Amino acid sequence: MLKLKSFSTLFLSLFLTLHVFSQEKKDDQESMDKMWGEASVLNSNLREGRGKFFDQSNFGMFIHWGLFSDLAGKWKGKTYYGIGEWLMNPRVANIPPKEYMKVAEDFNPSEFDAKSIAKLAKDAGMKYIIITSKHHEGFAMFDSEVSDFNIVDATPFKRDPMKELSQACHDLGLGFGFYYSHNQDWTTPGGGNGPKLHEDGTTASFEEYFYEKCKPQVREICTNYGNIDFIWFDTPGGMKKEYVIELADLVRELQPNTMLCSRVGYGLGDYISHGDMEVPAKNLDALWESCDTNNDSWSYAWYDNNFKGPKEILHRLVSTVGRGGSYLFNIGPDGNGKVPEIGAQFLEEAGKWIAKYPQVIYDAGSSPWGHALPWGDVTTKDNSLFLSVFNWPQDGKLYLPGLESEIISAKILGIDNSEKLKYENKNNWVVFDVPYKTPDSPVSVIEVKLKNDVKNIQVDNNLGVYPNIESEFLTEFAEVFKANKESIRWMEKFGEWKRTSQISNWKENSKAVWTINVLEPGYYYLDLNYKGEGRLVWKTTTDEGVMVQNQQAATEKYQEYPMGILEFKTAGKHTISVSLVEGNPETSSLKSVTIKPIQ
Ligand code: JFZ
Repeated sequence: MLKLKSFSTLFLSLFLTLHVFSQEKKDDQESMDKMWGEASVLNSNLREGRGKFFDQSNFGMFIHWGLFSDLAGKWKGKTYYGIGEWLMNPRVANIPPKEYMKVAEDFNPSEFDAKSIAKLAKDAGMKYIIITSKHHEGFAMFDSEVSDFNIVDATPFKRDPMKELSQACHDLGLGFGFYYSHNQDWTTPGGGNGPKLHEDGTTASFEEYFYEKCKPQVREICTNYGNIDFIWFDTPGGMKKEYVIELADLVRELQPNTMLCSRVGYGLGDYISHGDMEVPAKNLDALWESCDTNNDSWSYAWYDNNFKGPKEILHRLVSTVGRGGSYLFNIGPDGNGKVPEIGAQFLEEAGKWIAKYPQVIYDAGSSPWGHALPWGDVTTKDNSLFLSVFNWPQDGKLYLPGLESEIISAKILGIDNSEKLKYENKNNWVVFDVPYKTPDSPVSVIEVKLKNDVKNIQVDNNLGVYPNIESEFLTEFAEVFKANKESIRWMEKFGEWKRTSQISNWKENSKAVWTINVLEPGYYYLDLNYKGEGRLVWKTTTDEGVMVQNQQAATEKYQEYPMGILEFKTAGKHTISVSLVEGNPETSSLKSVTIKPIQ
C-alpha cells in the first residue's frame, strides 16, 4: 500500500512536471514534451539484481561529446547561447545537415586521453561513466560499419575513443555505459527530425533509418566494447512502441546486465531519469537518477565557465542520495578532447571529500525526513544517520526536528579522537552541542547512531521552525484548498530547464496550509516568495489565531518579500495558512513561505 501510494505520487509529479507550463513558454514546452516522450518505468526488484551496482554507486559521470564540441556553441562567427549539442537544430543555428556533416573533416581531438578522463571520474568518487556514442546530430563517436559518418572514417583523428574509454574504465574498475539518441537523428534521412528525403529525392522512412542505422549501431555498441552497464537512450518522442521494444530486446539479449534508463520510452526502462538539472524536493521510492551538468550546457561551449563549485556538487549529490536517487553529473570535453580545467579541478576537490566520507554516499539510504533540512541533508546506513551540514551553525547548536527514536551516540566524523557530542531532547527535537568552529570544509558530517535500524525508526517529518536558521516551506509541502498546485518548467537559456512548484489560480476562499513543528515559541520574521503584477496583499494566519497581513510589490519573476512578524505562542505542532487578499488572482502565484529567527 505504501509503495503504491508513493508510486502514484511519483507518476503524478512526473505528469505535472511534463505537462504544466507557464503561458509564455508554451511553445518551448510543447515541442520539448513531444520529443522527450513519457517518463516511464517501474518494475523493480532490481535492487538486488542487475540494478545493484547502480543502486549502490549513487554517483556517476555523464559525458556529452561530439562534433558539436568542436563548434563550441559558435557557427559562422556567431555565438548561440544555450545547450551546445543542439547547435545545428532549426531552433538554434539552423545548420543544414550536409554543411554540418562537413565539420567532421576538421575534427581532430588529438588531446583526448581516455585514461585521464577515467582517472578524473575515479578521483571524483564516481563509479561509472556514461558517454554520448551518438547524439541527435547523428555522428557516431565510435567505429561503425553501418554508417561512415563516424569518428574513425570521417575525421582526421581516425581513432575510436569509445574503445579507449571503455577500456580505461574497465581497467580502473569503473562501470561503463553509452548514451544513444535512438529516435532523433538530424543528419540521417528518415531519422527523427532528420532530412525527409534521400539524396536522390525519394522519401525516406523512419523504418529505413531504424533498420539500416539505429538498430545495427545499437548492436555495435552492445558488442564491441565489452561489458556495458548502462544504455541511456534519449528523447523517444513519437517513435513507435514496436521499435522501442525491438531495441530494448536487442540490448537485453546482447548485454543482459545492462540498465536501461526510462528515456528509452514506453515504460521499458529499469530506472527513472529526471531531466531537471536539479534535485527533487521529496523522496522517491524507486530506482531513479537525476542528471545534471557541471556548468550550464551539456556539451562544451566556449563561453560557458559557470562551473559548479565543490560544495555545490556535494550538496546536490548528498541531497540526491538523501532523496533516494543517484546523481549523474556531466562534463563536456572540448573539440581537442580536453576536459575544461576549472570543472575538472572542482570535481577533484569534491572527490577528496567523498574519499574521506564514503559512507555518506555509497550504498547509503535515503533520509527518513523525506526532504532537505535547512542546514543540509541526511543519508543513512544500518543504525546510522549521517548529517551532512552545509550551513554550520554559528551559535553552537545543531537542531534535528522530529526524531522519535533513541540515540546511542553522536560524533563528528573526520576528526581524530573526536569526542561524543552532548545533546538534549526538547519536545521531539534533538539539540546537539556542537563546536563553534566549522569542523571541516566544505561540509562537516555528524554520525548519529541510533538504537534501531533507520529502516524501522519513526520521524515526524513536518517542516521545522528553527531557532537559529531560516526555514523555507515550498508549496510542494502545502495542502491547497480551492487553488491549483502545479509544477512549472521553463527554459532559462535555450535547453537550460528550470522548474518550480507553485500555487496559482487563487479564489476568494483559497488557501495554502502547512503543518509545521515549532521548537521555540516567540517572534519570527515571515517572508513570502511570490510573483504577480502591481501590488499584492497576502494574509497569513496560524492555528493560534495570530495574523499577519501586508501589501508588497510584485513582479513577473519570483521574489521574496517581508510580510512582518509572526508569533508562535507555544511550541509544537502548528499550522500556517496563506491566502491572497488583494491583487489579480489570475497572475498571482506563490512559491514558498520562509520563517526566520530574529537576531
Ligand atoms: C536531452 C537532450 O535533448 C539534451 O541534448 C541532453 O542530451 C539531455 C541530457 O537530454 O534533453 C532533455 C531531455 C529530457 C528532459 C530534459 C532535457 N527532461 O525530461 O526534463
